[in-house]
Amino acid sequence: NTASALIHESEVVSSDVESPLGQHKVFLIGVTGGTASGKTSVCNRIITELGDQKVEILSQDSFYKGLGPGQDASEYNFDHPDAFDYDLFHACLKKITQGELVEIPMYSFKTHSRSSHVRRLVPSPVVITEGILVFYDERVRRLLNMKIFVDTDADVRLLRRMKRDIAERGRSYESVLYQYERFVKPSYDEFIAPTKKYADIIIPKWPNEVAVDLMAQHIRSKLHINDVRKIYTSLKVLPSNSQV
Ligand code: UZR
Ligand code: MG
Repeated sequence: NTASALIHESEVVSSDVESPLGQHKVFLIGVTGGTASGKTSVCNRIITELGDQKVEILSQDSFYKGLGPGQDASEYNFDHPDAFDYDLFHACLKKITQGELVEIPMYSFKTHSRSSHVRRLVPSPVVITEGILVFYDERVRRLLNMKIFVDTDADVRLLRRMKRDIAERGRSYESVLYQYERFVKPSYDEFIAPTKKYADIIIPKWPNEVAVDLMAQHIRSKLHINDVRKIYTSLKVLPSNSQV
């Protein structure tokens, strides 16, 4: 019958045409950089620029393993790759690229542990994952369609970190400095800075309107091609429809 013939034809056409996103159903963006480099702000600007386009953000913080029994938060290196559960991070991102619903752990900076609750995320066409060590794991890197490194100077980051941790995280000036010298800076130099080489885009300063334009244009072009393909698919169906 005509209806099933139509469906059949559109299926054949769409599987024949390669998706501009590859096998991915979701355009997955990675945003990384040192502490307080402006990662969250970059994500928010991308979202604003994309207007009506729905965008989900997934923070790598959700994948902190948390403190083990008897471990002291002030002596724990939260800036080391070992502090993150990369198996779970990779598994969740992989599901997201396939458009599947995922359960994201919820991490508390207060208790330095995972809560018993999870957050359910339904992937939108654009998903951004942000964090200090998003480019560290090769399996994760391979899932990213666009990699952005926010390369803000270390003195600017330390000042911002100081303000933020005192205002929002209830830390003292001394404890922020201690942690910065002991863990944050050495780990940046050893693990985070070397991942800059994997970036498609390095943002040398922030705010940066040119970078915002370029990123938004690229993302829109990928989504637009996807829409054109859908139109093409439905057009190919039209002739057989008109013969009815
Ligand atoms: P951003 N961090 C905490 O302060 N407490 C935690 O329980 C987990 C992480 C910090 C971590 C890192 N360092 O430098 C920072 N410490 O969160 C990364 N100490 O977050 O990229 O937003 O600065
Ligand atoms: Mg952050």
